[in-house]
Formats: sequence, structure tokens, C-alpha cells
Amino acid sequence: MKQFLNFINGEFVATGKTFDKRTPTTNAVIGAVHEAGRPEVDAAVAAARTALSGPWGQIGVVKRTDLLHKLADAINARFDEFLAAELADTGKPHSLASHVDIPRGAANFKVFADIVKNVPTESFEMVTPDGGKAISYGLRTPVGVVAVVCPWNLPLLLMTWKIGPALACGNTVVVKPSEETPATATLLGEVMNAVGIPKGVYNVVHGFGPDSAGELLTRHPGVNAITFTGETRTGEAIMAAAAKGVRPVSFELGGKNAGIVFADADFDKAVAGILRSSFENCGQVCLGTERVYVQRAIFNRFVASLAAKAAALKIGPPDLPGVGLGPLISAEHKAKVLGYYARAAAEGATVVTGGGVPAMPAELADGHWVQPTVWTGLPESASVVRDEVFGPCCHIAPFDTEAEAIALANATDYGLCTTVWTGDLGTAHRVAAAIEVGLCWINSWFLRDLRTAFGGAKASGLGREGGVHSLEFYTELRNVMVKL
Ligand code: NAD
Ligand code: 6OD
Repeated sequence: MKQFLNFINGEFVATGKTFDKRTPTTNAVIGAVHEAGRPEVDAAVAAARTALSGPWGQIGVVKRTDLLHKLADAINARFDEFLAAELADTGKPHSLASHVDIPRGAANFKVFADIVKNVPTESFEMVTPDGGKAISYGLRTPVGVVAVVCPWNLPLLLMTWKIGPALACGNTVVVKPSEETPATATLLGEVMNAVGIPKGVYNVVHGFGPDSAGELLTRHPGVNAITFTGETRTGEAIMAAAAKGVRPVSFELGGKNAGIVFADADFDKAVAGILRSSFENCGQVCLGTERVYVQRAIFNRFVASLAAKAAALKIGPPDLPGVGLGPLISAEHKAKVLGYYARAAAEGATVVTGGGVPAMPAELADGHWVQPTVWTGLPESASVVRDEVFGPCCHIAPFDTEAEAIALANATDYGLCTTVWTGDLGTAHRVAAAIEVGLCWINSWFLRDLRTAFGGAKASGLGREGGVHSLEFYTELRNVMVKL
């Protein structure tokens, strides 16, 4: 049985308390995760603090970023191991993890290493009151020990999206992976040692949130800043923990994202785009589209086409040829999603396709499968139109005017992203300006350039990461004023 150990000060650490890791395709136990308690969290934070003023703090930006390039190359060299670990943990399609999750796991280190090496700092000259001169300049220093609390939907991608910039800026990290997906964070410890990242720079503590490693870490006084990706409610709890000591937080939280399809859009591309944004990763993407608004002239045709394509998605395990939909992450999450499916039906939805559990072969019968589901006919107040389901489903409603589409899309507490489909540039830019989100995709979805700002508005997050925006969080900007 695989043992998922904590990684503290460059060493793998077992604890006396373990919990099962199950694979979502069969629900079989595939490993034991060693839960960190207070002693392990204390040791991880202490190791990170020592490393901060030790070799990691001394080597300088060129050597540091060279090491991060080596780290990325080493991830790529062990690509198949990372891929296998991610597939076993999540059950997502091989094609998705091999094209998105693992390549981004390496790219996140290279991109931020290059950005940090090349970013200019500000400097100003001034005339002083006595007629002399002064110059001032900005000096960026690491913020310190960063706690990185991660979700399960894109484990390696989202973890490295945080530790890439954190380490590039000279910080050290203690990572708390999701209890559902311990594998790639653990494997990364081996790679850190192999490329010579100093001990204590990267630490991993396994466990749950409340009363476990997550809470112990985020409440730890030795942590200087907390970056978190996950549910909005969890963000609220972590924000309360961060208040002690007034420690900065960066939050990427939940969403209830709208897709807006105008009648002048390229129909086939719009259907394909919404199919992807609603069903990729079995709907377990914070950027996913669970509310679709379609202009009335093409509404019926769009619903029929999207539903047909959703129903045709091949459901199965990662290596099934042509698979389009994997399982949900856990039995608990399956129960939550099916609860929403039942509520939608009870609230009067027209279930255009799906709404239940697919028939699966006997060997997969205990996996966390649900059908891709399309609803119409619900009021905007219905549960599945308001709440983030985080499953393979969407509700489609018609609209008549641009103003109506914008009002519908904005009528939510969340504000992560939107995807707009139109053939008219003017429409595209007007909607992008009016929509209350951090990210707006036009005729596309999840198109990423890591130099750009990423984050959510309203209840979908706090702060922006990506490109130089990450530096705002992972460094302190000190102003030095020199009287000449
Ligand atoms: P979650 O909030 O349940 O858990 C995320 C992490 O927080 C886990 O590691 C968990 O153990 C930990 N945690 C839970 N309670 C804690 C506490 N009180 N203190 C400290 N740590 C705690 O989220 P999830 O179910 O893993 O992920 C799904 C959610 O994440 C969805 O809401 C999704 O929208 C969101 N998400 C957002 C983004 C984004 O970029 N905005 C990206 C991915 C996922
Ligand atoms: O692409 C990224 O950098 C990113 N943070 C994606 C988030 C996806 C949410 O599920």
C-alpha cells in the first residue's frame, strides 16, 4: 500500500495517524495518508523559517531561478510518474492531465523564475526642500514563510501556480494539499531533493482543514502569509485565522460563472466552447460555466445541440479511449452533486439530458460517476442557478437584449469569470466592461497566459496573482530614500 508521507526539512516523515486515500474510479483504497499534527506543522514551519535566512536567502536571484528551471525540467523528466499519480488521485481523463495539469506543473516554475529575474523596480529623483537632491528606489524582499492551502480539482497545477512565484521571490513554503489528492505534492518532495533545492524550502503537511493540518498551519504564528484556493466558506475561516497577526491572504475561491451566447456567434464554436467550460474535468473547475444565457433566436437549437453533445460524452476511467468525462472526486462530493440534481427536478427543471447516475461496468460500479446534465426552465432563484454545484451540469436560460444578459450574469454573489460568444467586437468589449468578474473570455475559455492577472471579484476571491501581480503578494516592497 502506497504511503503518502509529510515532507519536512527535506525528509519524508511518517506519523502515527493515517487516513485512506481512495481512487475515484472504483472507490478502492490506494494509499495511506500520514496526517500531520501540531508537532509536524511546527517542524515544517520551523524548517521553512530556518531555510529563509539560510542558503535559500543567500543564493541570489540568478542561482535561485536557475534551480527552479532545473526543477521544472526534472518534473518533465518524471512526467509519466506525475501523470500516473494525478490520474490515480483524481480519475480525470489522461488526455486532460497530460495536456493541462502536468505541463502546467512544470511551466509554473519556469514562467515565474523568468518574470522575477526580469522585473524592473521603480526609482525616482527629487529636489529636496533645501534645494539638494534625493533619489528613492524600491527594494523587493520575500514576504517570508508562505502557507499554501490547496484544493483537489487541479492538484499539481494549482499548487505550483502558488509555489512557483513564492519560491522565485525567495520565500519558503509549507503546503497543505487537499486530503483528497496527496500524491503529486508528495512526489514533488523527491524532485526538490534531487535537483538540490535546499532543505526546508518546500515542506508538505498532509491532513484535513478544521482541527487538522489546514487549521494548524493557517493559525501558526510562524506563517507570514497565506495563499489559498478553495471554497468561499473555507476562505472566510482562513481569513479569520489570518486576522491574528494581520497576515496577508491571497484567495482564489468559488464561482457561479455565466456563459453568454449571442445569436451572431459562430454557433458550432459556441456549442463546443460551452461544452468544454461546463463539462471539462467533470465540471470540477472553478472557472466552469454552470449558468448559460443564450439569445432567444438560437435558444432551442443551442439547447438541443449542447444537450446532444453532453449526452454523447464518453464516461469512464482515465485511459478509456475517447473518454470525455471522468468521475467526481469523492463519494461525499457525488452525494452533494446528486442532491442538487434532485433539487433541480423538485424545483421544476426540464431535465434536457442526464440528471442521474450512468450505468457502469461492474468493476467501476463503486466509482463516483454522475451523468452530464443540462437543465432549462428554472427561475433564477432556483438552487442550481444560485449555488456552485461543482459538477458536470448547467442550466440554460434565454435572453433578448445585451443589457438583460449582463444583468442576469451579474446577479450573483460570485464574480470569478465569464465566457462570451459573439461575432460582434463591439458587443464583446461592452460586455467585458460591464461584467463583474476578474476574468472575461471572449470566444474562448480557460485560455491562459501566465503573465496576466488572475483572480476573482466579489465572493470569488481576494487579490490577483499571475505575472508581476504575483510579486505584490509574495514580496514586501520597501522604499529606500537617499538624500544625496
Ligand atoms: P475546500 O475549501 O473544501 O478545501 C480546500 C483546502 O482547504 C483543502 O486543502 C482543505 O483541507 C483546506 N481547508 C478546509 N477547511 C479549512 C480550514 N478551516 N482551515 C484551513 N484549511 C482548510 O475546497 P475544495 O473542495 O478542495 O475545492 C473546490 C472549491 O475550490 C470550489 O469552491 C472551487 O470553486 C474552488 N476553487 C477555486 C479556484 C479559483 O481559482 N478561484 C480554483 C480551484 C478551486
Ligand atoms: O490556470 C490557472 O492558473 C488557475 N489558477 C486555474 C484555476 C482553475 C480552477 O479550477
